[in-house]
Amino acid sequence: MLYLVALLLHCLPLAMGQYDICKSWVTTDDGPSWEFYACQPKAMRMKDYVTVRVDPAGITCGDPPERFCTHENPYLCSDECDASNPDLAHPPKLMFDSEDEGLATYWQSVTWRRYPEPLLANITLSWNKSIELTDDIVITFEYGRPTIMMLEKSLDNGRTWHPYQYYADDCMEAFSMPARRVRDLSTTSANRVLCTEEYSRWAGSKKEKTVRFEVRDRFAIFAGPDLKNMDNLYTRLESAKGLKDFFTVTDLRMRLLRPALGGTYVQRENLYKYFYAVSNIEVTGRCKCNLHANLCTFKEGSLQCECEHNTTGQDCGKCKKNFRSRSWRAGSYLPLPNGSPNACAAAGSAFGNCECYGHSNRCSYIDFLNVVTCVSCKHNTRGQHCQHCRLGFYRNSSAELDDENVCIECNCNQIGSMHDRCNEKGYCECKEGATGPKCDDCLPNYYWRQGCFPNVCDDELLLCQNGGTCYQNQRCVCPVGFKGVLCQQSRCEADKKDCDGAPSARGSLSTILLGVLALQLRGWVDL
Ligand SMILES: *[C@@H]1O[C@H](CO)[C@@H](O)[C@H](O)[C@H]1NC(C)=O
Ligand SMILES: *[C@@H]1O[C@H](CO)[C@@H](O)[C@H](O)[C@H]1NC(C)=O
Ligand SMILES: *[C@@H]1O[C@H](CO)[C@@H](O)[C@H](O)[C@H]1NC(C)=O
Ligand SMILES: *[C@@H]1O[C@H](CO)[C@@H](O)[C@H](O)[C@H]1NC(C)=O
Ligand SMILES: [Ca+2]
Repeated sequence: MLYLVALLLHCLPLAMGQYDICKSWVTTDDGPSWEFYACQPKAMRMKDYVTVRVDPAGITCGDPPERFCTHENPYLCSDECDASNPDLAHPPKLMFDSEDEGLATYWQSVTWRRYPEPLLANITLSWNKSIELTDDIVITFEYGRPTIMMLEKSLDNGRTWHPYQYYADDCMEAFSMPARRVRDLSTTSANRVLCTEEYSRWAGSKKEKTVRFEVRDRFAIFAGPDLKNMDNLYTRLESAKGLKDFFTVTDLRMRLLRPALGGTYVQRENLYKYFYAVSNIEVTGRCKCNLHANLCTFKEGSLQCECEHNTTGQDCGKCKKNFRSRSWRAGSYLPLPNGSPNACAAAGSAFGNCECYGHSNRCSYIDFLNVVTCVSCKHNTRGQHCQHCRLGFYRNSSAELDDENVCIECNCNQIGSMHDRCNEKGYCECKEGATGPKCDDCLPNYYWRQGCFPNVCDDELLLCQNGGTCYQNQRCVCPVGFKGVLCQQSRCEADKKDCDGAPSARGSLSTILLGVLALQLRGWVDL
């Protein structure tokens, strides 16, 4: 019987029994206790939780009302789009309603009246939550699929965007990319962004309506056709760099770049048959909860993981307060079949009472001191509980002790400071004459030259005398006939041989001028 259940579960890989519980109450030799497993929420229809935005403004048809026709009926242009009439309006929300009852409902763009200016539209879907795709994205177009479009994704709530897939009837012409098929990708290229021609060629607007982003075909590269070998996929998701992220999105954007043309060139005399119409966008995925939750609920307008394993946050991306004796880790699909919970541990649960504020995963017992201490504190911390900052770092007063940014580098100026250490405000200890938090400035009356040195001269108190000029506070440039630090000394007084019989300070200027004149004259004579 059990075998049969296991077999059944194996046949329904995406409905699944794997990783669907986070813990169970088990009885062991030591008595009953909780056992914890890696767990993830069920896949859901994500269109039920999406926010949509269509750009540019005015791209939705019906304001003002407009006629349109179809490729199948190009001369019967009696269909009308009118935003003010609920029966004839085609607002964006019709891409996400339920299509159960007969007629398709769809969003529709204006027609290509402005040809040859391109008809461009962006449809942006946002969840404000990271989502892991578990099945194909399927976009259904009425009246023909675009001949050129692009799918983009964001992983950071729309701050940055990356191409996800290109679609064109001629990839080379539209994007200068060779056409590829997902089915031809290999294990090493499973997360390649490619251009496909499979969903853009004209095949009649009724016959082929969907454009896909093939998640299943990419999974099948590892899990085999029918996705029977999910274990292999899970193993790869853990080990292949970037693979998990490839299937993770917070937002998707369809960039519609050229509408269906009906298999021929644009006919300028009838532009009423060119437009976009999307009746459904199916996105199947699960909340990304880092394998720490098996439930994801819609609360206050956003999806939220119901975190277990003493984790918290929208994606269970950190440890709960008081459960930070080791740093947070995502759960792992490995080892199969139950994975590792990598749960956050309460302070005091590992060894006696050794809290490491999430900066270390290990404690060790030091015999001769009889203490338990954290080992290899990270994030520039140190101490028995990683509660201090390493030398050369200071405590970030706006960060909690378990914050990765708790220690900030002192960054003391190497020349201006006594050493690398600083006080609790980040101030370094300066050498004589240096100042500023990092000792990279000089006090007044000091000048910087590989350190701070007292001014030799300046324009206030240490004036150069006898017409000397102060050079960068470092020395006086003295006129001929004077010397000394401040040019205060006449050469004549110092050495009688230098005198030309004009020793008085009053005559000094004329002496210099005469001297200069004499030099110049000599120059002339020499020439
Ligand atoms: C569509 O989005 C892209 C960025 O992803 C932007 O460059 C482009 O201008 C947008 N087009 C329209 C028509 O809003
Ligand atoms: C996104 O989700 C977060 C966390 O649930 C919430 O605080 C924030 O208000 C949401 N933002 C928007 C724009 O809905
Ligand atoms: C989380 O903490 C609670 C105590 O609040 C404890 O009972 C439970 O076992 C912990 N779970 C894990 C996975 O460590
Ligand atoms: C101090 O910590 C806060 C909170 O984590 C962080 O935002 C900030 O960047 C940190 N400051 C510095 C200088 O690292
Ligand atoms: Ca619809």
